[in-house]
Amino acid sequence: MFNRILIANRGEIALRVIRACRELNIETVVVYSKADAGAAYLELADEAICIGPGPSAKSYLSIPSIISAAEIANVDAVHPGYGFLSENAHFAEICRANNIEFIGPDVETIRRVGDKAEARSAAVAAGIPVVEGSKGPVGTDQEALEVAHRVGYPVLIKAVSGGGGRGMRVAHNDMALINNLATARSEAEASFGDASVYIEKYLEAPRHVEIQILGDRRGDVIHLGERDCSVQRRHQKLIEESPSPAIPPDIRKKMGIAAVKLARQVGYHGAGTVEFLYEGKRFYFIEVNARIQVEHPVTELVTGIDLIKEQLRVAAGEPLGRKQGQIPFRGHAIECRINAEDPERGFAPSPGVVTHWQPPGGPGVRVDSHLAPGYRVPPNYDSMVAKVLVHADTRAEATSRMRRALDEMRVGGIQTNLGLHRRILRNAYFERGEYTTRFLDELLSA
Ligand code: MV4
Repeated sequence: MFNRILIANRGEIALRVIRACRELNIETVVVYSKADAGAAYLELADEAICIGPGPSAKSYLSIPSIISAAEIANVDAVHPGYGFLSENAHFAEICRANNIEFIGPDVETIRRVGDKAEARSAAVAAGIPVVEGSKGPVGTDQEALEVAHRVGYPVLIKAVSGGGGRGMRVAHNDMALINNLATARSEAEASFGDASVYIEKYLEAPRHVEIQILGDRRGDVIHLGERDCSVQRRHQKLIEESPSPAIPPDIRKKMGIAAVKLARQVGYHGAGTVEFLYEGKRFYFIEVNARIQVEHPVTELVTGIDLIKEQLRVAAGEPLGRKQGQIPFRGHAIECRINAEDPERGFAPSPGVVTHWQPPGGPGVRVDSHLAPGYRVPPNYDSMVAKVLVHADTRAEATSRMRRALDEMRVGGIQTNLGLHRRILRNAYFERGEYTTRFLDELLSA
């Protein structure tokens, strides 16, 4: 096992990794930007190193700054968390070139699944259903038109180097397709430095369901069930739950098997997620996320498995301790992401000083947060400040418990989306588990 690792991230996930390391007797070195200086969670690491000013490009995204910190701190490995450099193959390559283990899959695997057209081909090769669409990136306008005519409108243009919904464009006819293709290409070039795009049939009201996978360096892969992440606004997930209220047992089983097959196909090790869309009783592969995700605790609650500890173990070369049949799935878990956002200003980020912090507690409640009274939410980063999770025997008990937890919670000094969560948890469709990716937009426009 590692003796000492560097955490190349901030906020709640940095704290989450510190906690796992403490329990495994691994020393932690956490990096921070000037905007995060003085944050209470930094005190819980063995060492904290300032890597630059507030803007991410000069701190949490600066490979030279992070590698220098890792060299100075003399660590065995780097945990990238989520976001920032977590899926950056170049960063993983530099870590390993400097004899520092990158806690994640191989450089080649990160690259392969980071190319969304490549990941789609790997899924096809593994015999996993994908949404109808182009075979690889589309070259000419003519080729795009041919794909659209074959699969039928509407179609969705996606960036090969995109993901998470960024840089997607829907087209309903030939003219829109030609126009949107040009816009999508220039947006993709500007955002990802890669103008290539591919095309899929656009599913209009699917559910977004993802499978958690875990693989070791010997090639063993298991899955830890699914999370339903259909409650999203502008591709930001707001609520995740497991099991999905929409997936029948036979589909769940097939989806899990498909995810493991794909992971084996690409030689995946570490923790990862295989994303699917589910519509009309069928599921379709869309992409692989080569990182630990924000919503991983949902899976931890239903399986009792600490995914961060598992990531550390397999990265250090230990085999998976369990076979697929030995993974327990117990009860129901829900996560609400609490963001520093102003509901009066269209949920715009609302940074500032937290004057009052009263997290919920009691049976079956977990809060993952780096907040403390006096903490200043910086304007530079993602607005998520806390994750409230509940676990109970049934979905009905879990939703009731979440309503209770949200009602107990107080965050003073900043605006948050707590009110929106309280509203969703009392919505009749949500209560019945009847929602698709359109749910939140429909709720907010009503
Ligand atoms: C789609 C789709 C419909 N059809 N692909 C969004 C995140 C990224 N990982 C993939 N996403 C989607 N891909 C096809 N072919 C719908 C989504 C999607 C979505 C779209 C619009 C509004 C909210 C959404 C939430 C989840 C997924």
